[in-house]
Amino acid sequence: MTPTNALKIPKPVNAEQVDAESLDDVRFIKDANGLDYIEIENRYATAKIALQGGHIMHWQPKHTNAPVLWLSDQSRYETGRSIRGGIPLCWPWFGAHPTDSSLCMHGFARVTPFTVVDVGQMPNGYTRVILQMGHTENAQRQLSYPYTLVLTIEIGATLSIKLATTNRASQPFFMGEAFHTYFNIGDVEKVSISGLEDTEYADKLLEYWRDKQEGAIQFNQEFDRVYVSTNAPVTIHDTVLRRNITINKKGSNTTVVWTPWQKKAHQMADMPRDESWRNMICVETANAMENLVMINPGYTHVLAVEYVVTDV
Ligand code: TA6
Repeated sequence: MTPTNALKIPKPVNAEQVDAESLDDVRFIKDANGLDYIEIENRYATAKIALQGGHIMHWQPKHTNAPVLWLSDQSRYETGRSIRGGIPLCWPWFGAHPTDSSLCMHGFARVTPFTVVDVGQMPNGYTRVILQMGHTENAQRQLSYPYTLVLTIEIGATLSIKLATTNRASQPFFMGEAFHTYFNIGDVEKVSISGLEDTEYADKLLEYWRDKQEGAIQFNQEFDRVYVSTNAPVTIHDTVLRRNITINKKGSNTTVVWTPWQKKAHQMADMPRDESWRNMICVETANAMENLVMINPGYTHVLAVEYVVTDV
């Protein structure tokens, strides 16, 4: 693990303490369930973030004709429940907990409140939001280890996200993680994904059977593969919405690709009952399976991704 300086984290502020007037592109709102959100509009894009889970729900650059992130119309917006769609965080494990099946899938970060550390306009006109995950009883019960988790989001014509984990303990910290991103597409049978050719994967639908990806990925049934030991950029080619979405990453050696297809989608309470499962594909920037991350005491690991949309 190359040494990195531990992040100097400024004291978290609450949304109310940020002078919203000084940021005419940023609004802090609370819904009827008492959940907090940040809505952003700048000259490049619109976005929306739920403070619970540091969950980016919406991002649409102004140059493209549809949101880039898919959001289920059956999603629940409740304390302690993950939003179906957008970019759920998987942390500090990916998938099932390695030893305790009673703990929730994909870890607890996605249902834990984050506080606003800073919101501001960058010199290039993008909006930068810095959030820090709080320490709740639920989180403490699942992970008593001392850590700091900071999410930095830069919103503009591209979307950049960094998840920084700092080990505050005196012994190494092992973890899994992911940006479990739901991309909005025209039709899952009319997209292809390039960048994972010849990459080894574990197929979750075949009891993690290992094989190598042959050619670009296309879909005609449920698909759930964990591509390992790859730091390659990946592109979603959408012939219906006539755009490519490129996913550039750093600090990630795993890419997960998932579509539930109709049967699985209709079995999930917060997925639509109609055919709109066709309008999503998950391409997840992760560290999982043999790519778990070890962080030495006092060090910081950063999972970083950038989404670039090109209209074709
Ligand atoms: O990343 C793919 C996956 O692990 C699938 O196996 C499916 O479980 C999906 O995540 C959704 O998980 P969730 O816990 O968000 O319903």
